This record gives sequence, C-alpha cells and structure tokens, in this order.
Amino acid sequence: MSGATDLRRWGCDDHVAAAVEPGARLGRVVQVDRGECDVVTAQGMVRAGSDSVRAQAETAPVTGDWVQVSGPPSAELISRVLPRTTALARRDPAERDIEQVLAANFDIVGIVAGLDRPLPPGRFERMLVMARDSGASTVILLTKADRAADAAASAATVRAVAGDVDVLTLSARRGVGLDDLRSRLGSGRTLALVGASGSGKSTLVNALAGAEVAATAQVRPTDRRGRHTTVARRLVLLPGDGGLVLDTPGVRALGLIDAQEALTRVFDDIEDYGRECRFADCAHGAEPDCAVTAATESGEIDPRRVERFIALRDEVEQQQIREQQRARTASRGRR
Ligand SMILES: Nc1nc2c(ncn2[C@@H]2O[C@H](COP(=O)(O)OP(=O)(O)OP(=O)(O)O)[C@@H](O)[C@H]2O)c(=O)[nH]1
Ligand SMILES: [Mg+2]
Ligand SMILES: [Zn+2]
Repeated sequence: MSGATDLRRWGCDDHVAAAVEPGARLGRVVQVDRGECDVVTAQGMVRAGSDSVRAQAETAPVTGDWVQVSGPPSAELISRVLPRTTALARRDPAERDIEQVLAANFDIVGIVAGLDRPLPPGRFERMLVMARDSGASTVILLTKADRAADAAASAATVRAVAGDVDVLTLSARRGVGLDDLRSRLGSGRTLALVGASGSGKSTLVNALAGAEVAATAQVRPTDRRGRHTTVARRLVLLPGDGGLVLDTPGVRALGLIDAQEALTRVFDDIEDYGRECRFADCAHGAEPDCAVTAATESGEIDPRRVERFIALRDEVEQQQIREQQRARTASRGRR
C-alpha cells in the first residue's frame, strides 16, 4: 500500500464523483486477475476481492471501471461497479452471443497495427465498428514506421477505410509520432489500446511511460506474428500527469455484438448510396435498382468494401436473430 493518491490523475471527474454513494470509498480498477482486482484508491493501491453477493447480481468489474470498495484494510471487497461511460465489448469467444466487456471508461480507443505486416482493411473495419460502438473517440495507430517499406502508402490504404478517424504513423523505437499521441491525452484522459498480438501495444505503453512498465517480446521471424506476451488488461498512469494508457492482450477473435448502429456509421459511404435504392430494405444483393450495386459497377465504391460490409452486417443480424429466438424461448418457458 502507498500514500495518498490524487484520483483526478486517474481520471476521476465530477461525473464520477457524483455517482459515488455518500460515504463510500471510490477506486478505479487497474487490473483484474482471477476474481481479484488491483484497485487504486485515494489511500493508494489495494487488492480487492469481488463481493460474491454483488458479483452474482451484477456484471463483473473490468479494467478501467470505477468501483466502490468496502471492508477493512487488506480485506477490501468491491461492493459496486459505477455506471460505465464507455466500454469495449466483443462477442465472448467461449460462449457465442454473450457479451464480454474488455475495458471501460476510456476516452480514446487506439487501434494498433504494425507496419511490418500486411494491413487487411477488413480487420480495421471490424475494429472501427467495435471502437465506434464503445462510445469513445477513435484513432488508428500504425506502429513500427521504422520497419515499413512505404509508411505513407500503407497509411493511405488504411485512411481509405478510416472515414473521419485519424490515422497516425509512429515508431516507438525511434520516438516518432509520440508527441502527437501525447497531445491527445493529458491529465486524467485514458487511451485504450487494442490490436493483434505483436503489433506493438506494450512497446508503445513503455515509450509513453518512458520506462519498461510492460513486458514485450519479439515477433516470430517467419510471419511477424506476436507471441501473446501481455496476458492481462492493465491501466498505466503516465508520468507528468500525462493521462493513462490501458494495455490489452492481443486479440484473436473480435466478434461483433449489438453493433448495428456503429456498423452503419463506419460504413456511412455505403449507407449514403443505399438511401437511393428502390427498396427501403434493400440488402444490396440481387435486388433491382440497387444504388449500391450501381455505384460498385461505376467504380464509385470498392466492391470488396461492399462485400465486407455485407458480411459484417449479416454477422450482426444473425446474432440479433438468435437473441430474439432465445428471448422467445425464454418467455415461452415462463408461461
Ligand atoms: N522496429 C520496431 N519494432 C517495434 C516497434 N514497436 C514494437 N516493436 C517490436 O514489436 C514486437 C512486439 O511488440 P509488443 O509491444 O510486445 O507487442 P504487443 O502488441 O504488446 O503484443 P501482445 O502483448 O502479444 O498483444 C517487439 O519485439 C517490439 O520491440 C517499433 O516502433 N519499431
Ligand atoms: Mg503487449
Ligand atoms: Zn441496394
């Protein structure tokens, strides 16, 4: 345990302060492992268990959550998770159609990809939908610029699918682009990093922190894939009151869940054409007078982008149909 901590540096603002019950002790979850959490409080870092009664009634705390802790020193329990302002959620890879929240209460999502590997646009589109759905603002961070054959050309291909999201190229190794990223942070602001294993998330955390606070490991020389070095989601306070970074393990699967609206926002170029289709519910397949098909034929939109959009849209729709079916089955069971 350490001395007094200024929770404003950890992102506490009036909004958070107003949500705390009178007399309760406030903290922010820094890391979760096996039901126990490292929680930073005004009295320093504590190790808090989950209140089993609360845990059965509500959602489990995740890194970034604001929580109330109760109980005597060194036997603290998390008694309440405060409402989240933003959350990154994916479909639970183990259990289909269950939402898994990866992180909470960040201001910016940084989608990280290394310029040492191919940059398939579909992967960005999927992450852009997830980031947009989180409620935070988004930035794409192309790392390892020092390893890129042509960083500007790669950035241009990513910008083509990024819409209004900024694309930064940086090199943690050479310290390039870090100031631009720092200028988006600042006191109490949290940047959550997501991206494939080996893309350089933890290296970026270390560069921002100016110290080796996170473990990193070399990618496989054959295909430059990562080795899943980071195993827990961890919130790191940057020096000089420079805000916070939330490091996450590289994700293999990123299934979308309840992301309909975010999907239409990320693909608003296609949606714009779609308003001109003859049928209001046009699926942009074989329907007559489809403005999207017409736009791909005239070369105004990339047909592969339309294919990727339709695949994501179908994924989201299928999940919604299954959810409705489950709800119907459950209500029949009750009757
Ligand atoms: N040349 C170069 N290498 C980098 C840069 N950033 C990261 N790397 C290297 O890329 C490898 C993987 O970096 P990590 O930071 O461990 O990747 P990660 O995204 O945290 O990976 P996981 O924790 O497995 O998800 C390491 O060998 C880093 O040294 C960079 O800017 N330039
Ligand atoms: Mg890592
Ligand atoms: Zn259409």
